[in-house]
Amino acid sequence: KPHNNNQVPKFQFEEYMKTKATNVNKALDEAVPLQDPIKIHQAMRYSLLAGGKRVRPILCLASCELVGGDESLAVPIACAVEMIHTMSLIHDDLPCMDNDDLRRGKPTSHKVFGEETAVLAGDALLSLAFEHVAAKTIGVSPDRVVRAIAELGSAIGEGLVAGQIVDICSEGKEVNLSELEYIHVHKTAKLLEAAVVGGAIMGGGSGVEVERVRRYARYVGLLFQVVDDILDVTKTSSELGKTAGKDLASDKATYPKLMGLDKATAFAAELAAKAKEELHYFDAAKAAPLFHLANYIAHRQN
Ligand code: GRG
Repeated sequence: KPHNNNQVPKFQFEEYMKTKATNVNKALDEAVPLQDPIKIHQAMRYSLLAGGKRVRPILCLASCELVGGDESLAVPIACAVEMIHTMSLIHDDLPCMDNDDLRRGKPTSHKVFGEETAVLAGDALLSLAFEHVAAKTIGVSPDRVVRAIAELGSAIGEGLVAGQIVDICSEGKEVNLSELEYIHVHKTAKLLEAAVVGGAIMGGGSGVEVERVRRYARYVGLLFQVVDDILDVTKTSSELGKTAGKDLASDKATYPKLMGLDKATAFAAELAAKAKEELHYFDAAKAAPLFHLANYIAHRQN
């Protein structure tokens, strides 16, 4: 493979992220029009368009393009993943769960719209996610669409919900490293996996390609959470929002708490390296976005 910088155009990662986020935001805006009943659509739009990093949908589009698919094939499922992620945040913030006042720098859904509407906005986003993939995916064979939908479903029931219930049940108890990993893999990594695998399925990836990106996604998903835990410790209190400050004060188990900051940092580096290793199977130029996304997740500051 050529190592000459003149032959291999440098990958413009920031530009890539901006373009992809813009495409995702436009598609999300169109997916949830402000229609009757206004209140529920206002609440859905409030949280969905509140300006998250869009890491999951971007991973999804990148994975689709890695296997040779056009971005448009994966836009509906990329939006669905962000809808599911957003609804999990709305429900996670509710008084009966984490009882948070702020999310993405803005008052949480139940603070603005009331608890009843926040619960319903979450439910509506969850069902819209599936409707959207089924109704809006164009140019992909039905068997692929069904396979991708199955990935989404399992990321929720066997992922987010399973992780959340184990997390809730472990409150006030000592959590060991394997229990912490279970919680993180289910609450965070499973949906990232569905995003990446769903993108590859919609893009026409072969069985081998889909399983390669699945392995990449598993490493990146855990990496995402280990880095989250590290940022909890390393960010100064002035940089932290009210919510994160609360987490720091609580005795919530984190990787730095259980293994120490140095080992947690080394573990994060190992996960990033393993994720990138999975990409060696693919053409380096085509894999550049997912390669840089792994680095971005490893080195992100928020
Ligand atoms: C899914 C049916 C269903 C119910 C929800 C509440 C719940 C069950 C699960 C909790 C899931 C949860 C809150 C996981 C944490 C995920 C996480 C790492 C969030 C932060 O993600 P970022 O950094 O946030 O990508 P932005 O705001 O950038 O999108």
